[in-house]
Amino acid sequence: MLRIAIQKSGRLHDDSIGLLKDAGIGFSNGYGRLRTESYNFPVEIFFLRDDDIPEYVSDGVADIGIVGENIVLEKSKTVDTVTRLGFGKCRLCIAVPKNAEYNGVHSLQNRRIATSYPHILGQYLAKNDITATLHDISGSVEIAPSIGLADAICDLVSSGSTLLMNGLREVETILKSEALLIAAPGLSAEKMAILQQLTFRFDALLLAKKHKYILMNVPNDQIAHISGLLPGMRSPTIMPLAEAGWSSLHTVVAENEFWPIIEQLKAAGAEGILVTSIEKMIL
Ligand code: PRT
Ligand code: ZN
Repeated sequence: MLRIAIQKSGRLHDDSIGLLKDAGIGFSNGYGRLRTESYNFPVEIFFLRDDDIPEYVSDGVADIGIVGENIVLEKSKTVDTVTRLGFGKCRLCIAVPKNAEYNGVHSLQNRRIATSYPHILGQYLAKNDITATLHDISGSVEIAPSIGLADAICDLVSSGSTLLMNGLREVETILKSEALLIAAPGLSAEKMAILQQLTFRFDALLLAKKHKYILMNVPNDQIAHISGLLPGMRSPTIMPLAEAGWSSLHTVVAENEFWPIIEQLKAAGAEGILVTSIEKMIL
């Protein structure tokens, strides 16, 4: 049995539950439950505050966990990163009041900075030879400058609207973060085997998210040329259409590779191009 810690409620909760369910792990997550066992896969799920997850994993109370990289680095516990999960994306930034003078990180010298990330910020300032007074506060960091507590803040940003609403502007990015799958070092062989099964499924889901399945009708005399334009998995599948002289071409491309070649595909005579999502992908 592998014990996995995920966030009880909050920004990572739904995606963590979604990932497990998409990986075929069935469990009931009734409201208010703090732990639950899967009925079809050897895992037990603990629902915890995200801040506690690195410690639970490093102490071996949970074997693995899903938590933001920002929390893993801030807590600085001994855990292994197994996979980057691609959700919960945000950045840890330094922001100052929008009209404040700022000419680079040295502008923070001897300033007061409010943050919930004193460890990561302290390391960043030390690396840049900056001495500043850190105010460690656990929430609503963005109001610290307007109430006179600090000259700058260091906090997570995703859309940037909270900064904007509080009259702040982003001046430095310290960390780009996303949810990580972490594991306790030194798992038993039995637990490692379950973890490998789990990461195999996660990898299939993550890879699928980054790719698209594309289908198009192509004139037969253009098949070789169009196939050459496509960066696909192996080689495209070609099937004859009912109409003579035409074929249907199917392939898989990385999402970011599709738009740059669309004009070339059309110029080569491709028609009826369909792009669909892939649910799971195993190479
Ligand atoms: O109760 P618990 O302690 O478990 O949850 P929490 O309230 O501490 O954390 P939660 O649920 O807010 O965030 C969980 C994780 O989501 C974080 O540790 C990050 O890894 C990730 N994440 C992604 C974010 C954001 N985006 C984010 N935007 N965490 C927080 N924010 C906050 C930020 O602190 C700021 O107040 O959102 C505000 C800014 O958002 P924008 O969109 O206005 O820029
Ligand atoms: Zn938290």
